[in-house]
Amino acid sequence: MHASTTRKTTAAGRRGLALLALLAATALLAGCGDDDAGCTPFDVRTCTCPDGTTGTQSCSADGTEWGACSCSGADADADADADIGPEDGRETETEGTDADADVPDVPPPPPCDELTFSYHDATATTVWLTGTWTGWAATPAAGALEMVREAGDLWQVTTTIEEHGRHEYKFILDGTTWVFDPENPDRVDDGFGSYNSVVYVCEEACDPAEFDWRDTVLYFAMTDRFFDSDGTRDLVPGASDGPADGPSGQYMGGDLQGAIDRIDYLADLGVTALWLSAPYENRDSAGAAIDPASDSHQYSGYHGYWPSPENISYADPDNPVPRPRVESRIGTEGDLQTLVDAAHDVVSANGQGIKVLFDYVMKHVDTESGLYGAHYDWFARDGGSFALCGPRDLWDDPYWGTRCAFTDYLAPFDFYDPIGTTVRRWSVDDALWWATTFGIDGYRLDAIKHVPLDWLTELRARLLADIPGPVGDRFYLVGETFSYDDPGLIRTFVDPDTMLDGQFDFPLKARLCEAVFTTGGRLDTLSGWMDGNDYFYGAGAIMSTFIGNHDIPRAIHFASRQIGDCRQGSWIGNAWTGDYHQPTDAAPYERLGVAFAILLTNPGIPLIYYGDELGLAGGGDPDNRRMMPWDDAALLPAQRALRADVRAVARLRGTHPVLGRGRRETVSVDQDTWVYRKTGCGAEQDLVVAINRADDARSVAIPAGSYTDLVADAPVEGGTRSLPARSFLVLGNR
Ligand SMILES: [Ca+2]
Ligand SMILES: [Ca+2]
Repeated sequence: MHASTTRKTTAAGRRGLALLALLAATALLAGCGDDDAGCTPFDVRTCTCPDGTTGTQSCSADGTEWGACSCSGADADADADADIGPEDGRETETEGTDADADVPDVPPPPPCDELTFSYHDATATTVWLTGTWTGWAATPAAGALEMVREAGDLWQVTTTIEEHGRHEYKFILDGTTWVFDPENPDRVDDGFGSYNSVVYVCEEACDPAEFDWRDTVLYFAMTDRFFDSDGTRDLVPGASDGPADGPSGQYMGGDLQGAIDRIDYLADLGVTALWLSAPYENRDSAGAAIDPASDSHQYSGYHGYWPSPENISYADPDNPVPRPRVESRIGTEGDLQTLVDAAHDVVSANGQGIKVLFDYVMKHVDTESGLYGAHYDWFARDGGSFALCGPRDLWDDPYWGTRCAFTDYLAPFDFYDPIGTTVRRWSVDDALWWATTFGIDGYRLDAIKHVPLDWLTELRARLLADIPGPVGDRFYLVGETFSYDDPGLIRTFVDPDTMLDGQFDFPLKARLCEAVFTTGGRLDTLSGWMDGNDYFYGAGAIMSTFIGNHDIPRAIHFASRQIGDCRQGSWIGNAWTGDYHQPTDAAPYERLGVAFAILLTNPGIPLIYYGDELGLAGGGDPDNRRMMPWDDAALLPAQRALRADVRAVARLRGTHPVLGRGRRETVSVDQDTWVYRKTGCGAEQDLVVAINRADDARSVAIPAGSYTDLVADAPVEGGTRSLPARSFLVLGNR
């Protein structure tokens, strides 16, 4: 990132402030007690369930009352992806919820023109800073800035650069030696055989031709459910079958060739990064649900989350023996390579190929695997058996949380010494082999909270060493920590230098859903919350934002208000019911379009869960994994309209870097409307976004100017405009 060396200090300062803010929030909440005469919209607190256990409740969107107590028996959010069918009995999102930490109350960052410059030199007696904004002053008397020796060899100065835009600078050592900033990779020829360092003040370079992960639009295709290229299914005996448009625990026939066949569809949709479900060999037999007492269905490994490697030796990391295998039910190693290459070769909305992320599963292997059979001591046990996360409620246990088993046939790796060093080495070797063999660009790391941080830091160190010069300057790592109300926990794993680039933004999902979909939702509340959330995860972090994924009921049912609790997960009561039909009226699809418009015009990598661009129906897991419909004639007009809206804004993200790299400045906001400017790439690239979430038309004030409606490709003048119900505008300068 540009000027990253200059921003780190201020970021650290922000984190300190954030902590203070959270502490202040704690005190406030404690003072409020159980007073029901109002609450902070969307705040969460603990409450007592009818059975005496502890649940959580959310403050209503209008801040007038606390909602119903959400208890684990009725709302058991999955810890995602052990994927054992509907995940009742799995980690409840409620427990461990720190009600005080639910809203990232982070103060705004320092002004974008206030920069801190750093230089390391142990022997210099003076270090000065000079650049284009000082007229290249050669001495402090002429305007160069004297840097202060802070500690050890660190010299620093903080200054405000009033002229925004691109600047060049150098350091002057001992009054005579001019050097560029060795910690800033952005530099240009100085015409004297060396370089000037480059910094953008309140702006970014914003060249769409320069790939930047912040511009991307991520699409999750679950291979078995995306497209069946040959009309054949390779069934697992005993797994509970189902229809293409309902829940099924069986392989449904989607395959790698199908994803290859649909790469052009993804590129046209505006997708610039593809998250592919785990392609590794999985077990060939059926497995029970985690709680067979409540769910009698049998499941196959169609989702890929039950890896079953042979006893592979990575003694030679480049030539493992035997060679790791791709799941035969979705295709061959050749198919997988062809898919990665096809994605890389297609021309997507940003003019470049589609990046590819694999889902990686490092928590466990199947007990039927050769690896498990050969290395009994590589797996964590309590006495002679696995400690089951669910029945013993070990999800958040400080010791067992990273050692417990999702079910009795998924053996949890023991990543702790004395054996841990060996086991981590195998697992990281395995991750590196798949990454380098297929030439992928990132990983989505499953259930990261349930492996020790050492695994993650070792993976990052190996990636840095073994994959030099990755696209966009980083091999993108996005993790999954399933928590709607503990951003502090999610942040624990985020540090692009040593751990994750980002995580899926569960807290934003809940608040976006509440603000846009629910009857009393408020955009002003969402706007204020996002102002803090934008900077909560630290300098350089790139979160992935979403409104739907494969672990929760389909977004369309939140948008239709069939599901009112935006934190509802999957459980047996919504997974195999047949209750989740394709809505027939346009309103839910339009609301979902508004939610996507907000995601696609804001920071983070927006995720499209396959089918959500059509508002595909489905209850909890596995009903939320129906086959992707490909017959356009069978779609409702509202589904096609939603897809057109998603496509239009997703494609803009590939051509307008200000959407992903710029800042949001709110022009006006109230309960139902929100107008914001995206800025930071030079005034000519500024965009204006206007949102109306209401179920009828609303007037908004567009800043004065002449614009082009970038979705409708029509001229628009600033001033008061009426926005139709559940609609949005994205306006560029004309
Ligand atoms: Ca097939
Ligand atoms: Ca298999």
